[in-house]
Amino acid sequence: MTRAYLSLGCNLGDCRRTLAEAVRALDADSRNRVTRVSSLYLTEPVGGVDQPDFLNMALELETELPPEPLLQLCRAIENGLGGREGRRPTGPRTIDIDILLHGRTRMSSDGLQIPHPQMTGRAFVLEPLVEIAPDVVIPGNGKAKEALAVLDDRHRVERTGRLKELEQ
Ligand code: PH2
Ligand code: MG
Ligand code: MG
Repeated sequence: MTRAYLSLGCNLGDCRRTLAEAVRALDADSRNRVTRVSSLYLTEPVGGVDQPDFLNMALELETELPPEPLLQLCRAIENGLGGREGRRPTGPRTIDIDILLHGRTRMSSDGLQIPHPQMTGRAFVLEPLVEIAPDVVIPGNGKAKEALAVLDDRHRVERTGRLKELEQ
């Protein structure tokens, strides 16, 4: 079993519902168990065109899946929740699921880099991650809370409750 951390984002449609469904779908796979879920954060878009604020969150996963199969699962869940078609890398989307960390893995292949190459520069990624795992080590970069302490990203990030759908 490996402990992995994912970042989720949405800024089109019913984002609370879509994020809740994404979390449920990740946990529903028999090779995964979602062990921690951050609060939701309303965040100013980074890059791209004029677009709505995002809802972002992070989660912790105990997984039997190696990085590539986990990425394929994330893509399949994204597709099932509104698709990735026609979207630009920094444009609006119904759901984006990014692998931040996968144990102590450091890798770079065609479609996948771990740790996520932009994670240490983005408050919308680090704030939710530090909420659930302040001491997790970002290989090559120290602890998550240390990366947040030296972060220079002025984009607005505002905590806005939790996914009620997951409680009970
Ligand atoms: N995702 C992006 C680009 N910009 N900005 C915010 N606030 N949240 C995101 O999830 C996000 C972004 C590309 O994946
Ligand atoms: Mg992304
Ligand atoms: Mg992505």
